[in-house]
Amino acid sequence: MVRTPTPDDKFSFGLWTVGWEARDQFGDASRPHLDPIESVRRLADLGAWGVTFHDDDLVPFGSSDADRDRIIADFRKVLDETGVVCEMVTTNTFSHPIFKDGAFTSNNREVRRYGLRKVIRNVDLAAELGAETFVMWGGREGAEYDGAKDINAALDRYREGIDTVAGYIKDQGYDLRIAIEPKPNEPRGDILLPTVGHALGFIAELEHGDIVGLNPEVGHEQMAGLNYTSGIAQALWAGKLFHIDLNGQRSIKYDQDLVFGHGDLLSAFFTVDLIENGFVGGGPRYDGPRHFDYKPSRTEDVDGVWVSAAANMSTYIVLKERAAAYRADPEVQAAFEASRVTELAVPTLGADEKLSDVLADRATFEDFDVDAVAEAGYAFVALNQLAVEHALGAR
Ligand code: ASC
Ligand code: MN
Ligand code: MN
Ligand code: MN
Repeated sequence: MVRTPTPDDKFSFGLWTVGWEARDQFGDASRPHLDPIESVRRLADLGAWGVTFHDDDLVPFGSSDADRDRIIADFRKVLDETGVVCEMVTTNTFSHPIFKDGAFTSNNREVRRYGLRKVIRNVDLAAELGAETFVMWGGREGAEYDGAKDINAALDRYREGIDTVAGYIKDQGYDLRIAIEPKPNEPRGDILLPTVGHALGFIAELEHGDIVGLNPEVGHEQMAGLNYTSGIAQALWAGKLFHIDLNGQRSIKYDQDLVFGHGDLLSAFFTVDLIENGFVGGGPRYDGPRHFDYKPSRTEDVDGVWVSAAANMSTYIVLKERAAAYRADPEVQAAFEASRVTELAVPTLGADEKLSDVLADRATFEDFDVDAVAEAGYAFVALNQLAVEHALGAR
């Protein structure tokens, strides 16, 4: 790899990423089980700063309390030894068949109550380990058939579930925020809260929405044909970008979870540009973890797992360097002016101006030379070519 990270880069990985045994819809595992303790050590050696996990990644489903305590104690020990931070915890409410119709939105009320218990138990663990974010990816919250789910009731139950967990977090005084992760489909035919926009609309309906935000994943937005960078931009604008899942996806198809940058590379460049450099006209910034949620391809052997983990970080650092050069280039700054990108930060009405002033201003309408202004181009292609050339390292 051309770049080696340090903990200052704030890179983190899910245990389920490097630990994926590559079992898929059509084939058995192609790699052996990886001990989570070993994963933490290897990630630390590679320069990662943090680690995240689903409860079941660390503590196998159905473990006894004694086994659970022992496993968690060993995990804490390796965190202390390596200095790796457990920044986020999430709950697996999708693998076990009990959750085949969802957890918080299962038609079966007993399943919903069981799901709530599993999540709350894990919220306690997240707080104990000092995690700042609690991700909720409701992978099984959905349906294959429109008649199988009463969406009104499902959203009521989803809201009830998340508000109950958020209320618990507040009651306990935990320094923890919930981040909902949207995904359009897979494993369900249709998943509730399919995109960043749907989730933002949902959060606005919550009682405890102040501690609920988003964890958008690159591939999940791209599976819906959406622009990840503009999605996280709107989440930032709304003050709801609590966490991110970086990976790669090549167009609208199954969830590929490729290495970051191995999907739409130019989109990855603009994602890094936004995260590292912020909006051109200023505004809210993201300073949370740079978290990778990818899967080492099934064709990789054990060595390939670590090559792929390092690849995520190396690519991110290279893109960060390219994005810094792009922003610092006087030609790019001139192009922002020429394209009026910077002018968009100027309010449409003047500071003390009222609508009545605009209505009385003949220059805005009656005397406005529509044809002349309509004729002028915005030179966006020239601006984008500068971005491409910077991304390619040609400038
Ligand atoms: C998560 C998360 C996902 C899924 C997936 C599980 O918690 O962020 O995208 O679970 O990685 O395989
Ligand atoms: Mn994914
Ligand atoms: Mn994810
Ligand atoms: Mn995923």
